[in-house]
Amino acid sequence: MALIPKKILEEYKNLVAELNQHNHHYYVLDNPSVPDSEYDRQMRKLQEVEVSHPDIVTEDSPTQRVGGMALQSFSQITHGLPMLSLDNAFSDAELQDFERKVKDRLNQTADIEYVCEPKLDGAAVSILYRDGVLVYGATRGDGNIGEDITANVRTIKSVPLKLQGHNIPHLLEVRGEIYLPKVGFDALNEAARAVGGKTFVNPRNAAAGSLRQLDSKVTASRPLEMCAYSVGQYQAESTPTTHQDMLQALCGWGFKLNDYVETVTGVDACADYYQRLAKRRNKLPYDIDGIVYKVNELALQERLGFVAKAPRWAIARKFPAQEEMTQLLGVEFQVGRTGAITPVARLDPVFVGGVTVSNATLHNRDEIQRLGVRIGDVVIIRRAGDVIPQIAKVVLEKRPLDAEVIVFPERCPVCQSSVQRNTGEVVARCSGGLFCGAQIKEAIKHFASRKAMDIDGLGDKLVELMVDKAIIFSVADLYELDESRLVGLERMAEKSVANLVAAIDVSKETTLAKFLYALGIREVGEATAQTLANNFGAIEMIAQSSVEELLEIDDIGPVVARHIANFFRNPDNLSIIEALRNAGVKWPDIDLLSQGAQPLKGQTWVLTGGMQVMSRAEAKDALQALGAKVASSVSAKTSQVVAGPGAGSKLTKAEKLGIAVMDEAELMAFLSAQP
Ligand code: I6G
Repeated sequence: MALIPKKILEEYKNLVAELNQHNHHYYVLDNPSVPDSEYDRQMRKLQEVEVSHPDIVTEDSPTQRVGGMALQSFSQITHGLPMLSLDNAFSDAELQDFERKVKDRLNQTADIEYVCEPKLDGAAVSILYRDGVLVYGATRGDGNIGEDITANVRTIKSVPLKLQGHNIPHLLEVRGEIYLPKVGFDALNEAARAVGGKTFVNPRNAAAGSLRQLDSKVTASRPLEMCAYSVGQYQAESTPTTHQDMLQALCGWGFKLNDYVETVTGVDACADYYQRLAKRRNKLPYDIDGIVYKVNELALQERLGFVAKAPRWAIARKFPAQEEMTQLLGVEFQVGRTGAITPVARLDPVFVGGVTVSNATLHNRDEIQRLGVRIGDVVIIRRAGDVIPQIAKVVLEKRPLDAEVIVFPERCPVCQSSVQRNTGEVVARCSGGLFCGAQIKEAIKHFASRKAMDIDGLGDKLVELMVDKAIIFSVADLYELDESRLVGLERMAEKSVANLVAAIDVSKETTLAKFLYALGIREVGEATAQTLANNFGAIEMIAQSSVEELLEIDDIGPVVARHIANFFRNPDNLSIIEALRNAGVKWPDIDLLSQGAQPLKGQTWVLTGGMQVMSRAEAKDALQALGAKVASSVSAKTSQVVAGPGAGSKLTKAEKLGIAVMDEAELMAFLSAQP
């Protein structure tokens, strides 16, 4: 071993300690202590020292987390103390039963203190530290023998490679859950879908799968986290007396704990904790499948002992399952407002995630292929939080002999027009446009919706009935309703008809933005409609704009610009707009006029570079109020560029094109000279 100068050794040790501290702040405390640039600088320095002095590298160096050589197989590790499982309670009554047994065994009537911990849905691990240094990480396995996943565990940044703080035990076996936060899970599955690869059913499988990689570089690429929840083998000078103190000690040694751990007294307080956490469940950034209640006093835990493979001093109160098995009874193809054809799975109803689910989206043709699902298959349905239920997996072992291949229709199931799929789009669409009954219905529902024309009392069911009974054929017909044909429709007495007609009348007074949104132009949501209204002021101005002119508006990209231009080139759409206006639909005409004088009307301005006095948004608002369009790119049509410090290619282009350029001071002077 080459002799390493003392000064370099010192510097190296300091760098390792500091970087480990930064990691702890970032990954365990969620509270970064230094900017990323400083972290990167120190990390580069550490790498330089390690390259120049390869013998210097210590096991706890943050460079040793990145994953090394792939293994051929995992070796086995026998747990020093068995890794137990937990008994479950599925109701408050079962929880009370647990408490009664605890009290009986302890011969105690006084209320008992419990630590309440969210039960994270991941993979259990055991990590052993000797004199503060990580020795191994192992899976639970069968509870007695697990797999040696040390190389993978070392890649997880919230797992300390070396314990920090005081009173480091001679031997410490930490137990906890390794899990994948929801965003990481979604990103992983998105990436798999993009390449037609296999997706994970849920974050738990993704975490377990990530941990069981023979190549630890794969594990290192997954955003896994570890949360400590108890201690197995333990040899130290002093021993805490409660579970809560033990958790505190783990926190001091550098482990991440769950933020919602709470100590309460009595079983009623446990039930209350359950209710509170159940409300938060969907908003948590990770999946939990229940709450674990543990008797807090370690002496009481010892007296209670174990039964079979579970402690008598702890119980898991489960939340309703988010996954269930059921059968796919059929597939229906729904046609949306823009003609998009969505396959919807009809399921044998099943209680999952707290509700009865009988439909699940199958998204598109690619998704059907990726899942390889057939009608009659037994499938796993997942409903996590408020997300639409999904088919997560097909249980191939249960496939019936007569399972039917799903055939994607070549013709629209509603109007029989051909189904088309544009290159580069995953969505297949009916080509029928407003000839298609389904598209008409969806267009009218959208037109009447709250954020659009806001027609009170015109619900989805009524729209469907009115179209089916040929009472209306387009949104314009709403304003020419034959009331006598409405009376007698389901739940439509005279009074309801009169209310509906009155609501339709009220809806005639609208705003340009709402009207544009109500038209249902593809990709034009509320925000884009508002942008169009603010920039153009009048519908004629939008209708006349070319794709290039639309592209000059901030926030309007090529796809949206093309949809807008196509919409206004379609004579059917123009005649519907005209019919609506003739029927009395109106908005404060040319909104820009109401904003005062418009000396910049017809001009396009571009803001580039930094601004010191005004914010860019303020400048944009001020210019729009004077009638200017504010675009994000410079073109021959640009009237004026405002360039601040750091202006780059836009300024160069403006100069090349001979476009007038002013700085912020000149802009301020110009604005203050306006009446
Ligand atoms: O599997 C488990 C998940 C979470 C646990 C557990 C836990 O505490 C939050 N605690 C114990 C004691 C055991 N399993 C055995």
